[in-house]
This record gives sequence, structure tokens and C-alpha cells, in this order.
Amino acid sequence: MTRLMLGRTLERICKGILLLCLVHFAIMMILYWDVYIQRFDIFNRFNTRNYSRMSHFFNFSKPNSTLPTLGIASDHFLASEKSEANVTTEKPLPPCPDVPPGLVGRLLIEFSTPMTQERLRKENPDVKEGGRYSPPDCKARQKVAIIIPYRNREHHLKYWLHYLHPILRRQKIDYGIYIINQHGDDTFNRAKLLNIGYKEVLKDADYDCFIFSDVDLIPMDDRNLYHCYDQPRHFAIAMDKFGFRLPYAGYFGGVSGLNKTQFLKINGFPNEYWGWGGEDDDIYNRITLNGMKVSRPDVKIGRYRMIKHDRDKHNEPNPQRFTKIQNTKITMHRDGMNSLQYHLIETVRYPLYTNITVDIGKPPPRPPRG
Ligand code: BGN
Repeated sequence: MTRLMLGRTLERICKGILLLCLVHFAIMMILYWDVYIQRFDIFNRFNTRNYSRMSHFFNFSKPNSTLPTLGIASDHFLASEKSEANVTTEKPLPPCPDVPPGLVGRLLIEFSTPMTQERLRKENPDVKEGGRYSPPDCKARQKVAIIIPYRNREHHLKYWLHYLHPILRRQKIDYGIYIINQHGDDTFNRAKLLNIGYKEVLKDADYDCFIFSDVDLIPMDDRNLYHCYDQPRHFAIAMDKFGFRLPYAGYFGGVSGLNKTQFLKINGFPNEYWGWGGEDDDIYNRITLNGMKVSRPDVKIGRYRMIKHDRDKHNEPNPQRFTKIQNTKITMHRDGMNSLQYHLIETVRYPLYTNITVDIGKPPPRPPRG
């Protein structure tokens, strides 16, 4: 009898505790629901997941914003986060050291590990929408836009993002990644895409330094610092495909960087090199003709691996390049930023980069022979 009573009492106590827990949980949910929605942006995430299933693999997820419209909302979100942070940390950040302390030097670069969007996102939790990052513990001296001319190279872009984001983070660079995507199938025009990049990224932030990088080039040493220098910089000086040497003294291809003054002094890059080759030599000519010199890292540090690929369609060697590079002195004044024309199709921010798609037109018809 007493056992039975004891059992019942225990059962009641347990039920009571369970009920209390449920009530407590319900109150918590009511109190924090609003905070959860705002803080973790629950509805947005739900939509994002649905979208990513439908979208093309490499677009990662639903683009949260385009620059002209939703970008404003996203800036607002960042701004409110910043003001929260200001309440707790009032001290301004110290300037970043000239030599970042966390560099590791020579890197192992390979392209056989499968690269997935989940992996890329996990590796880069601190990168903000659109591929923006600034060091949390110091104020970088320059704001760097990395501009990549692009068409149909998803495979390369994955590896580029996989290697470059962590390198740039260790280098304590304040940066944004911008893909300038040539729309359509007409002849590729690398230098014109780079000019467009310069113009478009300045709509996004007040960048001081512009680094122009091919999507298939990965630095093999993180001491090759991605910022601008007193003179226009050539970074990719020792590529594997050239036996880790400069192929010729005036080579300026692959990865280069200019600050605003240097870029505007040469009227930007030529818009009239359609197809492969010569545009980098024209840029080199512009630099030297305007009294500047090219600055380069040590040959042991400026090493690069190129991701192997077949020649792109619609990027055949440009037969006019040989004569064109003879005329830079004349053409640079009329062909460049002062003559740039294109049509912006869309700007979309993805988690690890901003994608700017543009219609750049096509080469002018060749005059008939004879
Ligand atoms: C050069 C190309 C560059 C290219 C390098 C490396 C020309 C102009 C006529 C001499 N220049 O020969 O554009 O980056 O090779 O591949 O073709």
C-alpha cells in the first residue's frame, strides 16, 4: 500500500517537474523568438536553402543582394552589427603591422582535392557577403579590390577562392573579391574587363588599390603580399609554366596591382585588344612611357601555380597584337578609361565574391584586305 502511494507521489512529482520545464521552455521561446528572427535571420536562411537547391551548383546559395537594391539593406545590417560592437569595444584598432605575424611562407598548392561549396563556406566563416573581409584586430592601410576577368571557369574559381581567402586573411588585407564576367560568346577581352572592374568596384567601396588577377593563378608563398606599392606591382613573376622564371624582362601578365594614381596616370588599360595576348605588354608600355617602373617581389617569393586547362573558345591569339604593342605611345591617350563603354547586366553578391556580369560588345569588323 505504502509502496503504491510512494510510487504515485513520485509520478506526480515527475509530472510536475516536466510541466514546469515545458512552461519554462514556452516562456523562453516567446521571449526570444523575436531576437532569434533578427539575430540569425531565420527566414532569409530558409529561403536561401530552397534557392540553393534550384540554382546552379557554383552560385553557392541565393544571392542576398544586388548592389543597387538589396545591398543597401545588407549594409544596414552590417552597420547595426558594427554599432553593437562599438558598445563593447570602443578602442580604435591599431594599424596593421607591415609584416603580418601569421604568415607561413611557402605553400603546398594542388588541384586534385575535390572542392565543394560546403567546404569553401566552412573554411571562410568570417568572409562577409560579396567576398569582403577586413582584419578584426587591426586597421589595414589600404583597401584592396581584387578584380578577376572571367568567363566559364567555375572549376578554377573554386580553387582560387579556396587558396586565396585564407592567404589574404593571414596577410591582414582589407579586401573585396570581384569577378568581372563577360556575357555572351563574343571574343574575350581581358583588359577591357579589368577597366570595367576598376570602375564598378569603386561603386561598392572607396578602394585604394586594385589587384588584377587571372582566375587560374595561385600564389605559392604567402609572403607575396597582395597590396599596392610605390610603383605598379607585378606579382606573378615566377610561374610553373615558365619554369619559375620571368619569361622576359617586360612581362606584366597574370597578376598585377596598381593604386588609383598609378592606374589613372596611364589612362587605365587598353580596351582594344580582343582575344589572347599583347594587352599585358601594352600595359607594361604604358607604365614605362609614363615614367614609372615595375616593382616585383623576390623570385623565390613570387612563385605561382597555374591550373592546367585547354585554350578557351573565343579567345584565339589576336593577330593584331604585334602591331598594336608598337603603337602604345599614341593609342594610350585615346584608348583607356576615357573611352570605356559597356553595359552592366547585373551585380550579384555571393558569400565569397561579387559577380559583375557585363556586355562589352564585340571587336570591330576587320577592314577588307587588298
Ligand atoms: C607574350 C604575350 C603576352 C603573354 C606572354 C606570356 C604577345 C604580344 C606580341 C609579342 N604577348 O608573348 O600577352 O602574357 O607571352 O604568355 O603575344
